[in-house]
Amino acid sequence: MSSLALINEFLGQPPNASAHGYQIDHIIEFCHWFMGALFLGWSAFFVFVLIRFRKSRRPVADHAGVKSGISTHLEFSVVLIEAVLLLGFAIPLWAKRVNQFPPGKDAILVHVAGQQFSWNFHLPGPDGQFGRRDVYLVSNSNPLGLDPNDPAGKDDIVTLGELHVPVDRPVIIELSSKDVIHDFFVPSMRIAADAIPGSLIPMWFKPIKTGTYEVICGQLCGLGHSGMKGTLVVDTPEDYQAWLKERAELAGTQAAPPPSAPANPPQGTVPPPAAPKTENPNMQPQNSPAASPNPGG
Ligand SMILES: [Cu+2]
Repeated sequence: MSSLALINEFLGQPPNASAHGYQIDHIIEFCHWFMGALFLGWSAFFVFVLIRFRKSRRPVADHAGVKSGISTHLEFSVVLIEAVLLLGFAIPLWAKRVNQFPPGKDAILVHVAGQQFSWNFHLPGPDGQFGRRDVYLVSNSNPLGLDPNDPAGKDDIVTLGELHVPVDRPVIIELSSKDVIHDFFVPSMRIAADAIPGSLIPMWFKPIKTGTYEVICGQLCGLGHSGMKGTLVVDTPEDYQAWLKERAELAGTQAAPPPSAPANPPQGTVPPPAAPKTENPNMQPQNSPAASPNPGG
């Protein structure tokens, strides 16, 4: 990283941990320096104008103004350059980012659902298939409304507030919201997208450094917005498998059969609740949205 890039750090940007993030950092860095140069240029011009057109030098205003057409040409050039930047570079690059997803078989698929004021993560489990979700089944113990009678959902993993992913593999997220518009923002991964009720928003990234990263909500979504945080843990492949196994066992014990259909008791044994394997000292129990999840709006 060149010392010029320190401007991002100076302005509070956390270090990048995703494959595409360096490109974003470069453009942000460029924009910061460019804006800095514009600021200096315009400030100098402002001071020049204050001195050049001071009252003592020209007590009577000149109503005719500038006669040459140079400012028109300049303004037209600025508009043209900006149009080329936007249509020729920005939009195509953005389209590439949001349209070209990594192949699904290489990627980790996760459903993320925001709610006031926490993040739910839903993984398909060992069978690779997401269980059916139904909004009418949503309850405090079943925050995503997983259908307990759907065999595909038996091994699904649902976590609140903390998601683990393996390093160096693309992660494809389908984002939604249970109540209002949120924004799934992982600054270290340089990704953010709005979570909109009724929509599934796809997004993806590829973590390249193990560690623990903050997930925040990027849209003012109610009174508890500032506390709407989560944790993204990027594991080594071994640690990730261990976490999956642990969560799958937990899911097996937690998925109580519904009162109406006590057919298949979930397989798996109760893991000792003591000493959960956590490489993440920052991990905190996320307070679950209790009976009244909607104090604000
Ligand atoms: Cu939010």
